[in-house]
Amino acid sequence: HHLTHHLPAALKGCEFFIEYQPLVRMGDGSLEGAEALVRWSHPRHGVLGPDRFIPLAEHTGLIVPLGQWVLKEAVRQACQWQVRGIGGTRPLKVNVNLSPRQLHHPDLVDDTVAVLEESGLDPSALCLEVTETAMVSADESELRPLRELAEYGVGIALDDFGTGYSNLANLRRLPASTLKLDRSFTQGLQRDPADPVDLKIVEGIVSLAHTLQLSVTVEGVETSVQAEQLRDLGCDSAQGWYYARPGPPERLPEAV
Ligand code: G
Ligand code: G
Ligand code: MN
Ligand code: NA
Repeated sequence: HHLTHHLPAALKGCEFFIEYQPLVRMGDGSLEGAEALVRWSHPRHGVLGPDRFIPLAEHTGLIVPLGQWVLKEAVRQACQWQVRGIGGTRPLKVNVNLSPRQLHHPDLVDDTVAVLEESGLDPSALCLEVTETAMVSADESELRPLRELAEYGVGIALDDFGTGYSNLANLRRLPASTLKLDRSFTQGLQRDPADPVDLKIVEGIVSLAHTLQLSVTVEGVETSVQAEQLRDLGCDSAQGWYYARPGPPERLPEAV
């Protein structure tokens, strides 16, 4: 693939940038933080989304330095927000996605701790998102780095939850603090009245998550009807176009 060959030069040439999508607390509608979403400003093809190049970077291993850059940049941004007092008394969090290849890299813990210490950001202001599929297929030795980061204070989110095949009883052995409910569930609540079975399924997942002391973030909220239903079902926070689309970091303060 021709894009693959240009990835290293693109990283060197600073062609990547990050957009941030707000995370909103459902209880009071306040801004909790934002998810960092990487884009490639390609000189000929324009702005490319992560679906176009993350799999390629994952395949070649460039995801490790690229992911390191995203982490550093997102942490720097979170410090900026805190300095400016955005988010009020509760410091804003930043969520960063981790690919399986990064999860398996021997330097993950050391590199992450180094970035945090260098920046001075409190570890609890960082949340690493790992897909349910990646986390569930990880064995104990592969989970250890995430456990160490969790003990250091970093949040760990199970991303795209509900699309993988978790043995639900297995959830308790995962070092996660948040469950991100995949947007396919949110879409199931689109109809008015919502499908009662869809409602029950989400209710069950939220209840299980809370029993395991996981907070629940819902993805893909596009309408006020969905937002209201998901809040009533006990979801803790939300993300989606109803609140804001991903955008440049300057736009975050006015997002909510
Ligand atoms: O909103 P968007 O189309 O940008 O996101 C598409 C997918 O790309 C999401 O599933 C997200 O997890 C992934 N993604 C976005 N940014 C990053 C990143 O920095 N690293 C990794 N590994 N995945 C990312
Ligand atoms: O990590 P993750 O796969 O969740 O990345 C978020 C992806 O979901 C990005 O591609 C982002 O643009 C997309 N997204 C964010 N909010 C919404 C939404 O409300 N509706 C839809 N359809 N997609 C969304
Ligand atoms: Mn994500
Ligand atoms: Na997701």
